[in-house]
Amino acid sequence: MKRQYIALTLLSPVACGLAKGTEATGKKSEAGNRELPNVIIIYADDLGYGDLQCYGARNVQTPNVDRLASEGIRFTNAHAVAATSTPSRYSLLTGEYAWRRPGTDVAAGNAAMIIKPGQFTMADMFKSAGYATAAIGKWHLGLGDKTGEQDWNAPLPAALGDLGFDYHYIMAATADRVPCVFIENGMVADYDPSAPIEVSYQKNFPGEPTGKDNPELLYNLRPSHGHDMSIVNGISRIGYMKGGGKALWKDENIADSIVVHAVDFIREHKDRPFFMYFATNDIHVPRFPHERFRGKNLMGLRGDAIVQFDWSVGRILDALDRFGLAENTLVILSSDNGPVVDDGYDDRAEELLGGHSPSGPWRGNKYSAFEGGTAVPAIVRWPAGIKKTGDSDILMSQIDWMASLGSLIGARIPKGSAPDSWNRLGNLLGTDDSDRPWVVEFSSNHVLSVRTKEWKYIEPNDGPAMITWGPKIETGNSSVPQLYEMSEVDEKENVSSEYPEKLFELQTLLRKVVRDGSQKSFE
Ligand code: NG6
Ligand code: CA
Repeated sequence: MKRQYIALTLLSPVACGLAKGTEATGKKSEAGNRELPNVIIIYADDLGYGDLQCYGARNVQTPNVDRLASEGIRFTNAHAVAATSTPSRYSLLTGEYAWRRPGTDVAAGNAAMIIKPGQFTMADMFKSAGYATAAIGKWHLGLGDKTGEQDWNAPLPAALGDLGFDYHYIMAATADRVPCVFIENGMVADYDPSAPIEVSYQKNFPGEPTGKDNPELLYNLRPSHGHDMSIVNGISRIGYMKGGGKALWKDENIADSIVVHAVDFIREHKDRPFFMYFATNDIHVPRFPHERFRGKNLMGLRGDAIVQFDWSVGRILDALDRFGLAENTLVILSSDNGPVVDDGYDDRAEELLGGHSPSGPWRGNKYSAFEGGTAVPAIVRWPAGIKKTGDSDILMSQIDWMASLGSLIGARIPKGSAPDSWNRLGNLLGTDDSDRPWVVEFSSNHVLSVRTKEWKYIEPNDGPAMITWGPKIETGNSSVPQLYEMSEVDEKENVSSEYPEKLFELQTLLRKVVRDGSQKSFE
């Protein structure tokens, strides 16, 4: 047991072959005489378990994602690490649980870099194995070296180049947070010298309109809660900014912009192995997709954003086909956390659901300690490497993707790096159908849960039962320990008093993971 889970730096059979035969780029695997696969992670934002047709959605069409699923493995019990973006992304890209690190909560747009340049990231790992690496789309893990002190008019002193990404074209945080500009290789893209950029999360700049004081300027979207500070493109945001001029994004073009850069990256690197972290803005708020995606589903803007996400996936898949790369590219599609309906803009998402369940069968949504917070779609396609396609209900966590992909490419992970990530490559490729013995989940108010295939324990805490600031979401908080039998997916009946031994076992396990680290707990 232990060996299997601490095998961070051990190589899989495929990778062993690769390691021997991979001195130069253009690398071949000795084992299968197969070139190292390209790897693309398509990471959606707030896309729920139930939001895709191939996961049961009926009010919206997602043919491209469905195609990906039909050609690969569709996982039905996969988990993001946290119920919000920043901690999930931190964990995915470092292989360390965000809850071990203070300062990994939902980041402001002017946060300093949360992953430190000295940390070994997933991008470093790919780079060390000879891959070209890129991050495109939503970042939300801070930029520069000092919070609030970035000069957005000059190269940033620290950016993704310091984290192993050869190329980046990103949004600093989220579309609802300033600065509303793309950053390309550490500098504002399409910088407009006639409109210097200033950003503050403390106070407005004199004379600049806000959503709060100038609602008449909100010609695209109005807030339903919060989001009433600076106005960009007729939509008010979180935080204040001034300037930007031609560099300011138009929300309706964000998907096009990131897709163009992603396809360019694929084209430019079609002759050598590449790793692309493609993190969409969809379907996070403000949901303001391009006109051509409007009105093609029954759910209004939230559904349109899903359609736009699906289109983006289609463009990536088409590019792989066009350049002859589909066969040997491993594509993983997932989401950073569970879904939310009203997350702060009046986009009628709630009224127009029409019976659609964004979180599928799971209780709770984004932010929540219930399963809906972290149960996400997860699809893996790699025609050259996955022999058995179909569905898999193995219990899986995104925390393991770093070590698993490292094993795939024969990368060595420095001792102490990616400390929580286990090599479970066989799960991703469908050759090992054993469940992860447990998965730790992290809610927005820092409540930890531990989930096994059969059980779920949520630690007690004093937080409110419902999110307090707007979205109508059950937090999963309770002042008493909660234990659920997961054969009943609805987490309704707390059976902690019926199964005190199981409760104790999971409490002990969680305590050990927190205190001793997740590898040690298996010794
Ligand atoms: C919340 C925002 C919400 C969203 C979330 C982060 C308000 C009222 N709500 O604070 O709109 O931005 O943070 O979402 O400001 S995440 O998916 O990036 O984690
Ligand atoms: Ca998110």
